[in-house]
Amino acid sequence: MSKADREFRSQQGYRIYPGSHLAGGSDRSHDAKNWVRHVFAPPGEAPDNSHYAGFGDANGDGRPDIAYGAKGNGDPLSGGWFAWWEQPEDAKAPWRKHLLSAPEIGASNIMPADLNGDDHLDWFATRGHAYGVLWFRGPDFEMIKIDPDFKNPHSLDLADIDGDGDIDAITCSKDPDGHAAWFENSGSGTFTRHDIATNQGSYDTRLCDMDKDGDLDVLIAGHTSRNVVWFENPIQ
Ligand SMILES: [Ca+2]
Ligand SMILES: [Ca+2]
Ligand SMILES: [Ca+2]
Ligand SMILES: [Ca+2]
Repeated sequence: MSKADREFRSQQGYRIYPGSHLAGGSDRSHDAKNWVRHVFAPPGEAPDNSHYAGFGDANGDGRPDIAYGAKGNGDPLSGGWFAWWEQPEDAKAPWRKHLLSAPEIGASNIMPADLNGDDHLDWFATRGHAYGVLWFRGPDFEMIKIDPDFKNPHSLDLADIDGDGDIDAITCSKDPDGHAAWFENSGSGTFTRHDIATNQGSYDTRLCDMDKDGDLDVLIAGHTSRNVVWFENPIQ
């Protein structure tokens, strides 16, 4: 540790420097036991194996809200939902649940973006344990199907993949003989599917500029295809 680093840490009141003027004070950031648990979805509001969270201001009040997909309870004929929870003025108070769609067998991913450029936030969603890629158009969140037959799209990332200024999406099936595909946004929320790979099964993907050429590539953890790969975006 450098002298400058020691001095910086001392100014932050780290306990390992008892001579600092803040030592023994209120800095408890290293005490994980002091994290406070807040339950924004009370018991009964979030059954059925909720999966991945989306975080964005769904109602435009300046406070970020949270959405989840839940895949269901294993009964092929019931369960599952997409929903978002509205953040109140006091984030520690109960949040209000808004059901987007149910039953939603296999629902897993839901992420926020303005997909049609109308300044209202929308939700892009997938059913990672069943079939289907879809979006909910704000502000009333009407469901719009994109690709109802896409099997087990278990990952989801949103970004401007082709660099034309609108938000696109990418997903990968969790099946070993599945597809990785990106969905090109026309700018108005109409999407065209482009397959990147076959026989590629993954639980998770990341968009990142792997080769530093200025475009977003996709990194895929091949959970079921037993590989770890990245696909280079051809736009650069
Ligand atoms: Ca909000
Ligand atoms: Ca919108
Ligand atoms: Ca785009
Ligand atoms: Ca790149």
